[in-house]
Amino acid sequence: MAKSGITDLAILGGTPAFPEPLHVGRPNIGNRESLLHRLNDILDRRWLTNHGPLVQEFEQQIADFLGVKHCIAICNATIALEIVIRALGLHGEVIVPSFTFIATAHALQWQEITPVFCDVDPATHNLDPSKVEMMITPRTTGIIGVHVWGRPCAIESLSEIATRHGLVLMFDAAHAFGNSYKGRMIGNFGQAEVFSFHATKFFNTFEGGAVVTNDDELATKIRLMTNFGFSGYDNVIYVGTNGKMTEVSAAMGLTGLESLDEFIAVNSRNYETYRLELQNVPGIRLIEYDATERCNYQYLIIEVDETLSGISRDELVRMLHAENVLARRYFYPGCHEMEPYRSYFPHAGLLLPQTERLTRRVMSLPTGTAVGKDEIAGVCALIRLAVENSREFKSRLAML
Ligand code: T4K
Repeated sequence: MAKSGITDLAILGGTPAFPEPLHVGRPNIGNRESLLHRLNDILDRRWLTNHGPLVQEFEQQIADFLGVKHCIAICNATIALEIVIRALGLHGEVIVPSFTFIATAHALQWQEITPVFCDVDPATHNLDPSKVEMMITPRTTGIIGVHVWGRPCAIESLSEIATRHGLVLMFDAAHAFGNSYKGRMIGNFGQAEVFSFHATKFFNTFEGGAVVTNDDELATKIRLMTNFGFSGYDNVIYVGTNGKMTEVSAAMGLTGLESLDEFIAVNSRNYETYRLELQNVPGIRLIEYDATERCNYQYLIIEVDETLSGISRDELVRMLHAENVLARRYFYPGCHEMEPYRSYFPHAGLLLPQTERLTRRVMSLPTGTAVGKDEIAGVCALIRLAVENSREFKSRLAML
């Protein structure tokens, strides 16, 4: 067994390397005093939801930060996607990646719009524009690009394709809050973009999301749809839903915004620590972010090449779980391999070779303010140990 400093491993019959579980997606919490102060104010005011003062302040701060005209805070990104899709009049078929969280596809299918899964670029993990063009049919009405891991899509190429074919272009920017593309903040592209502020995102409102757009008419429509279609008291002018964000969520958001730079600094530091620790481990490649752009570094993603590491992604995940490192296989399986899409489109995988390859190689490791430098060193030591002793680890795992 190679020297690592870690000897008493669960996988070798000992105790787990980490006594407590080390999670991916541990929420960042801002200043407690500040949050509790806001919560007290909410209770004193007895104004809990329905576009209250904190939601209004939150929307204004987000819009200012991104340099967009309109921000509509929503109860979560999935409902936000559904509302934008409806407000933009999408129907028939819409092109999306399969390499995304299932919410992107479900937001379409929920409205009986067919998600047409398109393959991704193995270098960026985002929609491959050359493949998008091939998926367009007479029924296609739009494209939803997903800025996977916060890395911007090929925005210009997608825009050019959308314009040429008369299609709507919108973005699922669930991962990309605080990131920029060519110096302009994500949120300014396509007809609208949707952020997620779920607890597991580096910036959270417990549950939450937002639609941002520079289109006045669209913003008005989305705002109405988010509140049942009410235009003033007693007057409903659209079919709408209830997508409102609560005051408590906005309080969390406003508090988090005060610590946004700190969250990003920690993520960036963690990323650098992982990069240094993993740089010489065969078959383990940390995805790269463009250092010339603003970046939240919220996802710590590695690709495992078993031909070099000697151990597969799934084996590595099992080993890490045994040692209490709860790494996640984001995104596995691809959306097209989950129901109902697997049954609807049993042969979709034939056109998704890069997606299928990625879903079997990629994994997410713990980062954020809940993870310290020593813990990262420990996680990386485990990965190194597994690769250096891949044969032994493989046979141990087979016996578990
Ligand atoms: N589009 C994209 C591209 C997305 O990635 C997402 C969401 C959406 C749209 C939809 O956004 P929302 O409607 O959720 O706003 C998690 C999140 O629930 C989900 O928001 C996120 N993407 C997805 C990538 O990850 P799960 O199924 O992995 O969640 P879960 O419960 O297994 O938790 C993940 C990890 O976080 C665990 O290790 C536990 C830890 N955790 C979780 C929560 C909720 C905590 O430590 N504390 C917590 O409070 O989906």
